[in-house]
Order: sequence, then structure tokens, then C-alpha cells
Amino acid sequence: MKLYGYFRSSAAYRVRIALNLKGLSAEQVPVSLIKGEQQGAYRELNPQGLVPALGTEQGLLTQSLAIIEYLESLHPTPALLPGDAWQQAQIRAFALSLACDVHPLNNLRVLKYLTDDLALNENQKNAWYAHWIQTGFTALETQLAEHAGDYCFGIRPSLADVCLIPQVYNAKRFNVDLGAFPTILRIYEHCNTQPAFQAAQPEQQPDAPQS
Ligand SMILES: N[C@@H](CCC(=O)N[C@@H](CS)C(=O)NCC(=O)O)C(=O)O
Repeated sequence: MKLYGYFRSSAAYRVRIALNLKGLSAEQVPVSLIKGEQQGAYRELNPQGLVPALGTEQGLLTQSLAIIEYLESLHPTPALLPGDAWQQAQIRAFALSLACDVHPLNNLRVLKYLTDDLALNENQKNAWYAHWIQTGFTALETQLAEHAGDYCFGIRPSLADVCLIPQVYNAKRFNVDLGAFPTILRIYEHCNTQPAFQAAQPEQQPDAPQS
């Protein structure tokens, strides 16, 4: 398998965590978003011009959650959607809140549109970014009170953590005030003590700048 990604891409980060939790490996193929490579030859492979994408023997699979559910079907243990139908749906709903309601509003191309086309300045762009993080996280923090343990849903990592950790990483990079979200931060800290999450961190990726 080949994973087309970028070290700072939250969506690629999700897939890296999922691969690591399942003990799977994929050859990483960096697509530099900062250099605009997603608009170049890569687009012939993936017309969406987004990362991640998973190269498989059957072809290319796009969309991080589709990729993760595909991996889950092929390698059911350890489960990222554990439990009965109700529990699985709850985990999926949590993950989708991040992947569908928060992340797309703060994606690189959206932020670039705000600054390059709508002429927002850096402060306005950052206010937009923080607003959508705080709106999304406020709801998730409330929901976590019902089911959080070390992880979003109890004592084992799930698709919820796979989506949450990259989003928190990104929010920190944009200096968003996360003081109102102690449970989210606690889970973030805990996950980052775990090897599968550590190995997926942006700084650990082959295309990350060497310090
Ligand atoms: N819904 C997609 C989102 C993919 C996505 O937005 N990827 C970002 C990086 S996190 C990207 O490739 N952005 C390129 C751009 O905005 O030009 C998924 O979950 O895979």
C-alpha cells in the first residue's frame, strides 16, 4: 500500500494513526501542500487534489474516513469501531463531527480563499479558524463527559480519537485557546503517550523538516 499524504495534513494524520493502531504499514508518498503539489501531477491520480489517498492493488482510494473503514473491514482487530451497532454509530457520529463539520471549514484551500480571494488579513483568518474549532470543540467537550475514559470512548482508542488528535494538533499550531476543553486536552495528552499516536505525529514523518 502507498499512502499519499503530507506531514501536516490532519486527514493524512488520521490514516497514519489508524495504520499504526492496526500494526499495518504503507509506503509514504509525500505530496507537498505548501509547494502546491496537490494541484500538479498528483491531480491526475486524484482529481480532488486532496490528501490522503491510499494506493492499493485495486486502485486509489480517497477520503480518510473511507480509507480507515476500508482498513477496518480488511483488518477488524483491533477495532476502531468497537461495540454494538449503537456504540459504533456514536463513535462514527463523533468522528464525523470533526471530519465533516469542523475540518472542512479550516482546510488549507478554504483559508487560502479567505486571504487570497476575499482579502481577509491574518488576524481575520485566525479568528475564522478559532471560531470553528471552538464551536465544534464546545459540543464535543460536552458529549465527552458522557463517555470519555483515557480515550474518547472509554479505555480503548477508536475512530473518535483518530479524528480528534490531529484536529487538536492543528488547533494548537494555530494557537487557538483550548482552555475551555480540559477533557479534550486530557485525551490528547494521553494519546500522545501511546506509540501508535506518537509515530503518526507530523514531526516524525519523512517529509517533515529536519530540525
Ligand atoms: N474529507 C477529506 C479531506 C481531505 C483534505 O481536506 N485534505 C487536506 C489536507 S488535511 C488537503 O489536501 N488540502 C489541500 C488543499 O487545501 O489545497 C478527507 O477526510 O480525506
